[in-house]
Parts: sequence; C-alpha cells; structure tokens
Amino acid sequence: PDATIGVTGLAVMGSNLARNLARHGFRVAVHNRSPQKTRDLIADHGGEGDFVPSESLAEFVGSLSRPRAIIVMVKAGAATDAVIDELVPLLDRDDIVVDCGNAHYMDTRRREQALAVRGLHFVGCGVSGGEEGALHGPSIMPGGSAASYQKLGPILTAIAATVDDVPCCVHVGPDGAGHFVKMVHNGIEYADMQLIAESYDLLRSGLGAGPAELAQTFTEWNEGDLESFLIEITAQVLGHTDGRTGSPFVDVVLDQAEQKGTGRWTVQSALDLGVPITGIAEATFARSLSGHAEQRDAAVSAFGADEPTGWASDGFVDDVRQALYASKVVAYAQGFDQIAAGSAEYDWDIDLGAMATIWRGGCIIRAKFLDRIKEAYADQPALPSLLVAPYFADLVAKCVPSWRRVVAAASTHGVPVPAFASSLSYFDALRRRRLPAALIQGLRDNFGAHTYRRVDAEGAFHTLWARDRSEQSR
Ligand code: NBP
Repeated sequence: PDATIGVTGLAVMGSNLARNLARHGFRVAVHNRSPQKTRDLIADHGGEGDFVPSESLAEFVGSLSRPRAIIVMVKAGAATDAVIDELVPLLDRDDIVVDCGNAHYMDTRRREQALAVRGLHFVGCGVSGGEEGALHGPSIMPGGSAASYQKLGPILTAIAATVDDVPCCVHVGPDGAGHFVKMVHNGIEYADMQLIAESYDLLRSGLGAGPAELAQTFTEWNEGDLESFLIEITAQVLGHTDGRTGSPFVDVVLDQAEQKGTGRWTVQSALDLGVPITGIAEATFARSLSGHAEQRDAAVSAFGADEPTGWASDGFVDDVRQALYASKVVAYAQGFDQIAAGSAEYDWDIDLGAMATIWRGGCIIRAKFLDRIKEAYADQPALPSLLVAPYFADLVAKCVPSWRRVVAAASTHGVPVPAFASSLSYFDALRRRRLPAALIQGLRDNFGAHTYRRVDAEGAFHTLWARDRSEQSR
C-alpha cells in the first residue's frame, strides 16, 4: 500500500481533483461507488499520472499508505454520511478523512466530533472554482485539526491555484471552519453576481443599450479596480449570441435564478450570529423573487410594466461602475464580519487576511481587490469593518455621490436595485451618529416593558407609560 492520497467519488469534481493530484506527481488511489466511473477515469486519463484504481472500498483503503488521507467528493448531505459510515470501520487511528463536498459547517462539526472519538481526523474542506478549478487549481479552504494539516498541507498547497507564487490554500481553523468560510465565500458570490446583474439592468435601461454593447463596458471595467473573474465572464455571457434564434443569449434565458442553498445557509447563519449581511441576504431574496412567476405576472397585470429606457444622463456608466465598486466593498465587509463572528462563536481563531489570500485565485470570486483586503487586515488585524480600512474608506467616500445618484435614478425610473440600495443604506446606517433604534427601544419599553439604556447613565430603565410616566431603574 503506497498511494499518498485517495479520492472516493469520481463524478466531475472528484475525477478532476484526482487528475490534478496525479498531475502533480502524487500516487492517487481512486474509487467510486459505481465502478464504471473509476474505469472511465483510468481509460480516459490514466496516462496523466500515477493512479491506483479500486472497485471496492476495502481494496481502496488497503492501497493507501498510513496514516491514510482520503478525500471524499460525493453529493453533500446523506451521501457523505453514507460514505463515512462505510469508511470508518476500515480505517486505523490517525487516518484522515477529507470531505471536499459542499457540506454545511454544522454537519462538519458533528462529523468531526464523531470521528475524533475514534481517533480519526475529519477535515471539512471547502473547494471553490468549479470543475475547471478542481482540475487546474482550485481555491482550497481546509478546516480540521492542525495535526491533519501537517500531512495535508503539502498536498493541498501543491494542487491549489497560485497567485504571485502564493498558493490559494491556508489551514482555516478547527472542525467546521473551512466549510464555514466556503459558505460565506458562496454568499459573497451571490452578492457579487446580484450587483453585477443590477448594474447590467440599470445600464440597459438607462442607456437603452443592447447586451453586446454592454459586454464592451464590462470588458473595459475588467481593466480597472473591478478586475475579476465574474466581471470577465459577464462580458462573455452578454456578448454571446444564441445559436438557435440569433438573439442575444441573455434574452432567451428564462429570468428565474436558481440556487443550491449555500446563499440560504449563509443568511441563516448570519441571523443566528446577529451579523447584518444585508447585501448577501438581498441577493438571496432577489433569486427567490425571480422564481415567483405567478406573483410577477399578477403584479404586471395589476400595475403595468412601464419600462422607460434611455433616461440616463451624462456620466451614468461611470456612476454605475462606482456604485458597483462601493456595494461590492459592502458585501465583502459584511462577509468578513460574518467570518469574524463565526470564528469568535466557535473558537476558530481565523486569520481574516489569510482568507483574502485564499480567494485571490482559483475561486469564483477571485478579484484584484482581494489583495487590498489582505493588506487591510495585515495593517490592522482587529479592523472593525473593512469599510473603514484607509484604502477602502478613501475609495468608498469617493464613490458615494455616484452611489446616491444611481440608487436615486433607479428608484425614479422603476429599476429594481435591492443590493445597491440596501448596501447604500447599510453604509448610511453605519455612519449615522444617532439611529432611530432609540425610538424602537422606546416602543419596546412602552408595549412590553422591555427596558432601555440611557446615553447619560448606566443600567436599565423603564418608564411607567400607563401611569405617571416616571422612570424606574431596573
Ligand atoms: P455530485 O454532487 O453530482 O455527486 C455525485 C457523486 O456522489 C458520485 O460519485 C456518486 O456515486 C456519489 N454518491 C452519491 Br450521489 N450517493 C452516494 C452514496 N450513497 N455512496 C457513495 N457515493 C455516492 O458530484 P459533483 O458535482 O462532482 O460534486 C461533488 C461535491 O463537490 C458535491 O458535494 C458538490 O457540492 C461539491 N462541489 C461542486 C462544485 C461544482 O462546481 N460542481 C464546486 C465545489 C464543490 P455514483 O457514481 O455511484 O452515483
């Protein structure tokens, strides 16, 4: 038994990850529940490296050197539990099971505890970058014990994407930390995509421009501060013509966005942790709204769909670019707040700047400005918000007039911009000296005697609203 690492689950992600490992010189044991996928991998790509195929799980485990490191790349959820249950009786103390699927971090915490009791390491490992990333270099977010990373680190960093020779892989923290960070990454991806979609909608409406023309705008934006994978592929998608009809591709796609659930998980977790990730939440709800076809039809019937175009004034394109940039900073600031809150809640001790390093390459949200995030946390590890890091504060302040003009114009002309508008409101709420939360506290005390704190005295107070309105100290 001399394979360095094993991969079980050879659908698109698993087989590409196995090929990536083999191409980097590792001897890779491979296995899949239905043996045909294993045979196909060897037949099609066996020459790319050193594979050790097995058709039974016992044979697969037996082909690995100890302590064994086994990547599980199956459908997240029940399939992962089924594979773990089958694997565990075959393993020995100190073996490492690495779940690279998109698991919920609470499942990962549960699995880690169950395996730790048996002397096994369980590593929940986020992998981003889709099939191409898995093959050519993904962004990798491993959790689990520090001991497991001693063995895994050199393997994972070898196959990860690199930017400036720095691998996009860092040990995130114990148990569910890796999957938590992957979840927030996906949440940020939702926000990023929604903001891009709103920008497109605004430009199309405001300028009366077609998708091909706007593809050009996104290509230009990709040469500046907004340079990122998502902006690059936006230009690709907008520039694409449908082969069947000759229409712009984006006009023949049904306008109902789907989701696999990681955006929802991010929002659910943020609610539990008390972190206002408004941009990600709006993006998730915007996808849901798009799917409510009956309600949308009914609203069009009730209110009409008057959609004026060509209303933009001079400088609108650059205003949208700046609004996009500022809103994007808000989305990342909120995502990093959530990681900080998760890290505090579960004692993960996550290095926030390092997370920006992991996401610089390989993953869907890879972007030039992640370098700036890394620098911001390097300068000030306890940054209260990414928004106030000097570089971003300066940039966002410059964007504010454009941001307001864009949200105002959208509102005037009836273009929905939930993510732009909520990001601007978030920014305004953060920077407002006094919030109307004081009134909410007053109302809560009035109807429910929930008490309030005062700006000029310590302790909790209650006003006797139904009596003489004198104040009691509680
Ligand atoms: P799928 O999510 O489609 O899963 C298919 C694999 O799961 C097959 O190997 C299948 O084996 C195996 N499997 C199932 Br289903 N039930 C099983 C069971 N009870 N026991 C053993 N094996 C079982 O594959 P994928 O799209 O390659 O994704 C794999 C993981 O990677 C998922 O968790 C996904 O969320 C995650 N991920 C995907 C992407 C992406 O871009 N697609 C990106 C990042 C992460 P079979 O061949 O015998 O049916």
